[in-house]
Amino acid sequence: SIKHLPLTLIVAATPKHGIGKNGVLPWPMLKKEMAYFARVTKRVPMPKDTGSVQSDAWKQANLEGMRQNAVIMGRKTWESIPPKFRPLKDRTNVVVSSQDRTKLQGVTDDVVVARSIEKGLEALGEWVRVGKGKPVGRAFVIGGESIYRAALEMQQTKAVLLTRIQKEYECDTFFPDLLEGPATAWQKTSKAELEEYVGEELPELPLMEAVNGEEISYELQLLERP
Ligand code: FOL
Repeated sequence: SIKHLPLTLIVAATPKHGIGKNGVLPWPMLKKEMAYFARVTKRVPMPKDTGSVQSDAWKQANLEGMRQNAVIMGRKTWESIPPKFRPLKDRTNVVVSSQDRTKLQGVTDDVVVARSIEKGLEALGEWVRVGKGKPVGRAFVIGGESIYRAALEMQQTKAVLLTRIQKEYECDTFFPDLLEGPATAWQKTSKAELEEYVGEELPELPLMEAVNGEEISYELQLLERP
């Protein structure tokens, strides 16, 4: 059931785990990195081919755009997305807020609003059940700090798609520390496993992007826990 849907965190962070500054991303716009975020959060995975009729039917449903991934975010992350890109297209947007939906900026009737991630998943299930939304493919948690923290405490959070920005920027919002150190259960996978997970081939790492004549490099990683 949807309540137990695996959750994937997707995040870009500096070496000190900074993720935000003054309500937006701390670094200048990294076009290709943002394009990676958009592609990966939109792509609905195809199940392994078992040669079964059921699998073929599933595949067909996918090709017809029957499924759509969900992006789950906190209210501040919702507000940080430029209005022209909000709700994030081709994804079911779920906004977590203690405020009533009428008080949230730019929330259209195709956006699910809930008071917690768990309630968001329940509301998403209901949304699909009553035919307002497409069946859910993957569910991504896209931030910010408090939502990442809550998601990391959930058993169903098994994967983190982490972009390690190699340069430090001043930040006032951080990704929880839990990922590193000898005691952590989180393990970086191989590049092949990352490619399998995101469904695309990736160039050799680190990636580089020129912004205002400055080269910013970053590494794409997949972390998993048992
Ligand atoms: N994860 C990664 N890897 N990179 C990020 O930049 C990132 N950002 C957030 C969460 N996880 C991330 C939250 N912040 C948009 C803006 C801010 C944002 C997330 C998304 C946004 O406007 N996205 C559009 C693409 C816009 C464009 O093409 O310029 C989208 O359709 O996804």
